[in-house]
This record gives sequence, structure tokens and C-alpha cells, in this order.
Amino acid sequence: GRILSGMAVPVTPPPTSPMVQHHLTAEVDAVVKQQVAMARLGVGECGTGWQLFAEDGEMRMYRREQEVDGMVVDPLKAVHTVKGITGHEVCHYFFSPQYRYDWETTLEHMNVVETISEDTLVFYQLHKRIWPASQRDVVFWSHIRHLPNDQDRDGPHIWTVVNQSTEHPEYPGCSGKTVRIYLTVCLLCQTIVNPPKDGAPISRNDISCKITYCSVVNPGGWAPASVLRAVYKREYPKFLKRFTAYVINQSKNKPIMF
Ligand code: 6CM
Repeated sequence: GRILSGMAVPVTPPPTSPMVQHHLTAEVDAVVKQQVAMARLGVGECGTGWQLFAEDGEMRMYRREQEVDGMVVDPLKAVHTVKGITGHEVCHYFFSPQYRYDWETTLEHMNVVETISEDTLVFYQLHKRIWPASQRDVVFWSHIRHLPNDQDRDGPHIWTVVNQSTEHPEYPGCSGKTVRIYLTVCLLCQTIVNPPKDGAPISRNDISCKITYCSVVNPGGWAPASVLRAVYKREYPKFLKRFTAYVINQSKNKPIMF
């Protein structure tokens, strides 16, 4: 503010609120709420048919075999518990574009198509070709959110990132030889804190993160079912292990981000 006779007078009014919401805002909110509710259901409650297909330490991965018009769209649900990191940290590294190439190994190219707001971005991604299928690309919005603590026993620290396919005029599908894939992904993270009994400050030894990762990917065009299932079986455990190791490594010498 400008100094007038010793008093600070605000000369700049606050920024004007946008007159209209972005056309995706309502969709983002609805899909996030729905995906979070689904992610919170255990593999035993979520209908039948979740079959365990990968297990490594605390990590468990389940899928339901599902085909639409002969295309594999198997829903996937993974749970993992990782020591020394928070849900906010996991979601931060998953959401932020500047780290994506560090951990996403199936990526050939990625760019941010649109910044809707600080917590909502639209991405374009071109993935590496997997023989014998065509190369795949995807356009999706991505939203990061801190969830209110509605159940006391769950504690306050729940974060989520939801990715959902969308359309963008500058990136039409069905052009050239790439095939557009359609995805819905939900990463839900809960921080567990075991406060030290002696009242010492909370260190990374006292925290862990319970991670739930759900995804449904429609490959968008022909891909042999057996190859696709083999790719998923190999790539999803690799992704979750590599990504969480990356978050541990990035976070280890930094203050805890609750
Ligand atoms: O959720 C993950 N990554 C996010 C950030 O990149 C985002 C993107 C997901 C893309 C998932 C597509 C991967 C599969 C691409 C190859 C398709 C080949 C089809 C033909 C095979 C015969 O949500 C982590 C995604 C981890 C995927 C393993």
C-alpha cells in the first residue's frame, strides 16, 4: 500500500473473481468425489471379482478382467504402505509436471496443454510404442486435492490426485497413426503418524503413507488382449515401486510436507 500520513492505505483492490467457471470445473469436482468414494472401498467390499495379480512387500495389486467390444479395460486397484513419506508428498510428485519424466518410464513426450487453476492442469502425453500395437496418446485433466477430515479416526492428512481423459481442440484424437487412449486414475494417500512418546518432534521414522491407486484404461483401439494384460502385469508394479522410491529419494533431505 501507499504511505499516506503514516498510514498504509491499500491502493490495489483484490483481483476480480472470474465471471464464469471454467467449463471443466463442475466435471472435475463430480469425478473427484466419485473416484475418491470408489478408491476408499476395500477390495473385499467393491463387488466381487478382484483378483490379486502382483504382490511385493506391502504392495498388493488387484484387477478385474473386463472387456468392452473385445478390448481389455481391466480395472486395477493397488494398495501400498510406504514408510517415511506423506500423502501430500506422494500427490505432489505425482501431480507436478516438472517431475513426470523422472518417474514415468512409458513416456515419450508430455506437455501441459492448459492450466485451469493451480490445482487443475490439462496434459497431453505420448507414450512409447509397445510392439505389436500402435503408439498411444492421451489428453487428460489432472486435479490435486486435500480432503476434509470427515471421519475422525482417519486423521486429517488425506490427499488425492485424479486424472481423467478429456478433449482438447488442439489435440484431436484419430489424427495420424497414434491411437487415443481413455483413462480414469485415482491416487488416494493417507498419512499415518506415530508421534514419538517422549514428545520429540515428528521425524520421517514416525510417518508412513497408505496409498491406494485405481485405474481404468481403455486402449482406444485394437490391442491383443494377452499382450495388453502382460504389459499391465509388468508395468503397473514397476510403476508403483519406482514412483514411490522416487518420492522417498526426493523427500529424504527435505522438511516433511504434511
Ligand atoms: O498413472 C500413471 N501415470 C500418470 C502420469 O503419466 C497418468 C497416465 C497414465 C497413462 C497410462 C497409459 C500407460 C499405458 C500405455 C501403453 C499402452 C499400450 C497399449 C498397447 C499394448 C499392446 O495417469 C502411471 C501409469 C502406469 C502405467 C503402467
